[in-house]
Amino acid sequence: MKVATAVAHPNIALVKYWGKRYIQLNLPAVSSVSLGIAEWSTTTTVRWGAPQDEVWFGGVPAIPDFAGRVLRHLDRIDAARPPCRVETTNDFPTGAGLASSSSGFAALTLAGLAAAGRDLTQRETSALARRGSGSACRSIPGGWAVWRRGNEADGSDSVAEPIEASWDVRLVIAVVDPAPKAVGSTQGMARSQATSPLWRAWLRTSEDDVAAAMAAIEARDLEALGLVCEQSTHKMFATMFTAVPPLIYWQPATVAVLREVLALRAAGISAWATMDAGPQVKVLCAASDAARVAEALAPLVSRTMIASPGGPARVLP
Ligand code: 2P0
Repeated sequence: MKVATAVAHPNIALVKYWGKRYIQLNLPAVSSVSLGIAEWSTTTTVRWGAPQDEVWFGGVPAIPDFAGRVLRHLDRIDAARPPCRVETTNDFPTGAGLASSSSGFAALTLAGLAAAGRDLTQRETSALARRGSGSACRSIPGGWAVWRRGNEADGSDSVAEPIEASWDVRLVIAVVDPAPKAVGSTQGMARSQATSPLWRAWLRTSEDDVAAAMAAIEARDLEALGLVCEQSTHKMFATMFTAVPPLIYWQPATVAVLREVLALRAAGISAWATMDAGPQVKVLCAASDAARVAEALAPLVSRTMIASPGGPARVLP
């Protein structure tokens, strides 16, 4: 096949990935655990063999930085590839700490492989997606996933695997500001790693957080998962606040949402916050509490959305 279209869902880390152990292969400093979002997706079409390289994003030509990143990723599929045409769209805000690179590079990897006629295992596909953007490897299995940092120099064991769990929780997404962030994740994590005095504590505790999250998922213990999820976020931000110069992704409404989450918990409602490299807050909660959480957060932010667990990335027939 010379043309293929793939769809992938973004994922939100419950135990965070922040930092790299080997930047050339995009190998992470820590393992992470995530949940896919069913309601949002990236759809990407790759034409393998076109008059020239072309990348379209949301119906218009992509900016050169983004186009270059996309085309370099296709080079990883085949270094001697023909010129390609890529069209990609997101049905949610891009570059705003809503995990658009996770679904974007997962969909691009699957569509590119299918268009090139290459058939890889899910693990191999996940490793390839990781090269485009770390979090993308977790959108290949989708759903509940664990990305092990791995030990091999070639990165072959640094892949995401599905966690077999049909557990119907919700993430209430509170969008504080959908504008693209000023400092991208790759740059932000490099700064934390190079300058934060808390970096070693982050590294020292993250594998225990992954183990605790995996045990909580297996036991369907939402409180245990929520507590480790929230603390992983706060530890990650501690390395950002203490970087030089500091990384401050939070806005006033971010703090208001985090305080409201604590108030909801004090009132007996299941709600634990997680955040990414941006001002938005995602709140892990039971399906039965999601409407109540969304209602409490709505006056504080520009938009709320209730997200449910998404499935794996897939090639469209
Ligand atoms: C995560 N984030 O685990 C963490 C938490 C943001 C904060 O993965 O450099 O776009 O392309 O591998 O995957 C966002 O970073 O970074 C991210 P690169 P990526 O979801």
